[in-house]
Amino acid sequence: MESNRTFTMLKPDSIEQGFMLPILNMIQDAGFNIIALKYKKMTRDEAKQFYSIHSDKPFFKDLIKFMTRGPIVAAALEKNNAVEDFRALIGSTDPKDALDGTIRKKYAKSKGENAVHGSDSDENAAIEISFHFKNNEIFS
Ligand code: IDP
Ligand code: MG
Repeated sequence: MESNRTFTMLKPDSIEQGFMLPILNMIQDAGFNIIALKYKKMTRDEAKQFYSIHSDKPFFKDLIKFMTRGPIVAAALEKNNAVEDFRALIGSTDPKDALDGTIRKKYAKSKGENAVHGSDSDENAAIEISFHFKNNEIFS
Protein backbone atom coordinates (compact mmCIF):
# COMPACT_ATOMS: atom_id res chain seq x y z
CA MET A 1 0.00 0.00 0.00
CA GLU A 2 1.25 3.46 -0.90
CA SER A 3 0.71 4.81 2.64
CA ASN A 4 3.30 2.31 3.88
CA ARG A 5 5.99 3.69 1.61
CA THR A 6 8.41 6.55 1.79
CA PHE A 7 11.29 7.83 -0.31
CA THR A 8 14.82 8.68 0.75
CA MET A 9 18.03 9.95 -0.79
CA LEU A 10 21.44 9.66 0.78
CA LYS A 11 22.80 13.05 -0.26
CA PRO A 12 26.25 13.70 -1.81
CA ASP A 13 27.79 14.67 1.57
CA SER A 14 26.94 11.21 2.95
CA ILE A 15 28.42 9.39 -0.02
CA GLU A 16 31.59 11.53 -0.10
CA GLN A 17 32.32 10.76 3.54
CA GLY A 18 31.74 7.01 3.23
CA PHE A 19 28.46 6.93 5.13
CA MET A 20 26.44 5.05 2.49
CA LEU A 21 26.50 1.66 4.20
CA PRO A 22 26.24 2.87 7.83
CA ILE A 23 23.16 4.93 6.92
CA LEU A 24 21.57 2.07 4.96
CA ASN A 25 22.22 -0.14 8.00
CA MET A 26 20.50 2.35 10.30
CA ILE A 27 17.52 2.41 7.94
CA GLN A 28 17.27 -1.40 7.87
CA ASP A 29 17.83 -1.73 11.62
CA ALA A 30 14.90 0.67 12.16
CA GLY A 31 12.63 -1.82 10.37
CA PHE A 32 12.41 -0.35 6.88
CA ASN A 33 12.47 -2.71 3.90
CA ILE A 34 14.41 -1.37 0.94
CA ILE A 35 12.12 -2.10 -2.01
CA ALA A 36 14.00 -0.08 -4.64
CA LEU A 37 17.57 1.20 -4.76
CA LYS A 38 19.60 3.30 -7.18
CA TYR A 39 23.10 4.85 -7.12
CA LYS A 40 23.15 7.79 -9.49
CA LYS A 41 24.10 11.40 -10.05
CA MET A 42 21.15 13.71 -10.56
CA THR A 43 21.24 16.15 -13.44
CA ARG A 44 20.60 19.82 -12.70
CA ASP A 45 17.19 19.53 -14.34
CA GLU A 46 16.28 16.53 -12.20
CA ALA A 47 17.39 18.27 -9.00
CA LYS A 48 15.48 21.44 -9.92
CA GLN A 49 12.34 19.43 -10.60
CA PHE A 50 12.70 17.31 -7.46
CA TYR A 51 13.08 20.41 -5.26
CA SER A 52 10.78 22.68 -7.30
CA ILE A 53 8.70 23.47 -4.19
CA HIS A 54 11.77 25.34 -2.87
CA SER A 55 12.54 27.24 -6.09
CA ASP A 56 11.79 30.64 -4.56
CA LYS A 57 13.87 30.05 -1.40
CA PRO A 58 17.18 31.85 -0.90
CA PHE A 59 19.02 28.54 -0.50
CA PHE A 60 17.68 27.01 -3.77
CA LYS A 61 20.79 27.66 -5.89
CA ASP A 62 23.11 26.19 -3.27
CA LEU A 63 20.77 23.22 -2.82
CA ILE A 64 20.88 22.37 -6.54
CA LYS A 65 24.66 22.77 -6.65
CA PHE A 66 25.03 20.53 -3.59
CA MET A 67 22.63 17.83 -4.77
CA THR A 68 24.33 17.54 -8.18
CA ARG A 69 27.99 17.67 -7.13
CA GLY A 70 28.24 13.90 -6.72
CA PRO A 71 26.22 10.71 -6.66
CA ILE A 72 23.28 10.04 -4.40
CA VAL A 73 21.59 6.83 -3.29
CA ALA A 74 17.86 6.89 -3.95
CA ALA A 75 15.65 4.34 -2.21
CA ALA A 76 12.01 3.47 -1.77
CA LEU A 77 11.24 2.13 1.70
CA GLU A 78 8.38 0.13 3.10
CA LYS A 79 7.20 -0.06 6.71
CA ASN A 80 4.02 0.58 8.65
CA ASN A 81 3.64 4.34 9.12
CA ALA A 82 6.65 4.80 6.83
CA VAL A 83 6.58 8.57 6.24
CA GLU A 84 6.22 9.60 9.86
CA ASP A 85 8.57 6.94 11.23
CA PHE A 86 11.25 7.81 8.69
CA ARG A 87 11.06 11.54 9.47
CA ALA A 88 11.56 10.58 13.12
CA LEU A 89 14.56 8.42 12.20
CA ILE A 90 16.28 11.17 10.19
CA GLY A 91 15.62 14.01 12.67
CA SER A 92 15.25 17.77 12.17
CA THR A 93 16.41 19.52 8.99
CA ASP A 94 19.13 21.32 10.97
CA PRO A 95 21.36 18.73 12.69
CA LYS A 96 21.75 21.17 15.60
CA ASP A 97 18.09 20.52 16.39
CA ALA A 98 18.14 16.78 15.62
CA LEU A 99 17.66 14.37 18.51
CA ASP A 100 20.32 11.90 19.62
CA GLY A 101 20.13 8.64 17.72
CA THR A 102 18.85 10.22 14.50
CA ILE A 103 20.66 9.95 11.18
CA ARG A 104 21.11 13.70 10.84
CA LYS A 105 22.42 14.06 14.40
CA LYS A 106 25.01 11.41 13.65
CA TYR A 107 26.00 12.20 10.06
CA ALA A 108 24.89 15.71 9.01
CA LYS A 109 27.18 18.75 9.04
CA SER A 110 24.75 21.63 8.48
CA LYS A 111 21.18 22.57 7.66
CA GLY A 112 22.07 22.53 3.96
CA GLU A 113 24.31 19.45 3.87
CA ASN A 114 22.15 17.28 6.05
CA ALA A 115 22.95 13.73 4.91
CA VAL A 116 19.51 12.44 3.92
CA HIS A 117 16.15 13.29 2.40
CA GLY A 118 12.85 11.92 3.65
CA SER A 119 9.39 12.44 2.13
CA ASP A 120 7.10 14.70 4.16
CA SER A 121 3.72 13.15 3.22
CA ASP A 122 2.23 10.02 1.67
CA GLU A 123 1.34 12.04 -1.40
CA ASN A 124 4.89 13.32 -1.87
CA ALA A 125 6.33 9.87 -1.13
CA ALA A 126 4.36 8.47 -4.08
CA ILE A 127 5.44 11.36 -6.33
CA GLU A 128 9.11 11.06 -5.31
CA ILE A 129 9.19 7.26 -5.70
CA SER A 130 7.78 7.49 -9.20
CA PHE A 131 10.20 10.33 -10.00
CA HIS A 132 13.16 7.99 -9.40
CA PHE A 133 11.80 4.49 -10.11
CA LYS A 134 9.74 2.74 -12.76
CA ASN A 135 7.21 0.18 -11.50
CA ASN A 136 9.43 -2.71 -12.62
CA GLU A 137 12.30 -1.36 -10.48
CA ILE A 138 10.29 -1.72 -7.26
CA PHE A 139 10.28 -5.07 -5.43
CA SER A 140 7.67 -4.92 -2.73
P1 IDP B 1 13.64 18.58 4.93
O1 IDP B 1 14.71 17.96 4.05
O2 IDP B 1 13.94 18.35 6.41
O3 IDP B 1 12.24 18.18 4.56
P2 IDP B 1 13.08 21.14 3.67
O4 IDP B 1 12.61 22.33 4.41
O5 IDP B 1 12.09 20.39 2.82
O6 IDP B 1 13.76 20.16 4.75
O7 IDP B 1 14.30 21.58 2.77
C1 IDP B 1 14.81 20.74 1.74
C2 IDP B 1 16.33 20.76 1.82
O8 IDP B 1 16.79 22.07 1.51
C3 IDP B 1 16.91 20.46 3.20
O9 IDP B 1 16.98 19.09 3.52
C4 IDP B 1 18.27 21.12 3.10
O10 IDP B 1 19.17 20.30 2.35
C5 IDP B 1 17.94 22.37 2.30
N1 IDP B 1 17.61 23.50 3.19
C6 IDP B 1 16.45 23.71 3.87
N2 IDP B 1 16.50 24.85 4.60
C7 IDP B 1 17.73 25.36 4.38
C8 IDP B 1 18.39 26.54 4.86
O11 IDP B 1 17.85 27.33 5.65
N3 IDP B 1 19.67 26.74 4.42
C9 IDP B 1 20.28 25.90 3.56
N4 IDP B 1 19.71 24.79 3.08
C10 IDP B 1 18.44 24.51 3.49
MG1 MG C 1 11.18 18.53 2.81
